Amino acid sequence: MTIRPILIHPDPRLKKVADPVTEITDDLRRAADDMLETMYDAPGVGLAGPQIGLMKRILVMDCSKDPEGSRNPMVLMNPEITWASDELNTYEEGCLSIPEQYAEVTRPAQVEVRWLGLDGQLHEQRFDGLWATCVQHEIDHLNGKLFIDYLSPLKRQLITRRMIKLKREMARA
Ligand code: K1U
Ligand code: ZN
Repeated sequence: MTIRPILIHPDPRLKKVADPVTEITDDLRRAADDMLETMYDAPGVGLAGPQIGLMKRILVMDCSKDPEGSRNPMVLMNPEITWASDELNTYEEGCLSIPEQYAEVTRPAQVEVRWLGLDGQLHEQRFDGLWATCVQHEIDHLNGKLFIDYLSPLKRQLITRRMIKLKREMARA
């Protein structure tokens, strides 16, 4: 498994709609393993294909808060939200592609998602709490949307300017 570099906003690949997965190849299985390792290393609770420049509809997540530290990694391909609750939840979100910037985003509190698993089977599950927030944040990535797109243009511009500066500093280092 390999830790892959995470793209930092602004990057045109983070604004594109990712392509559906049509075949579960060994390359895709390796990419899913790499995405999980990259997510755990960051550390983060989710990661979507476009964040490592993989323009496929694949995401990984693990929002388990097991005190014994046991992991619950999930790999979702071609995920679709089939139901969203009327109840809303506000969470202070972060993003591995927008380091050290956080803002409150309001989304449905529960969602049902259908996806293709690495086993080639269709799965459907209801998500709640941080899992629900995370899966919606990751599906947004597959559609070229970032959490800052929910903020006012002024806040978005401020964060984008910070990221341009950060990328300039990282390139110099
Ligand atoms: O997609 C990403 O950029 C990953 C992102 C997912 C996410 C976080 C918070 C709310 C919704 C979605 C992250 O994982 S940012 C890092 C983070 O929030 C975190 C890291 C370690 C433990 C708990 C949270
Ligand atoms: Zn993100």
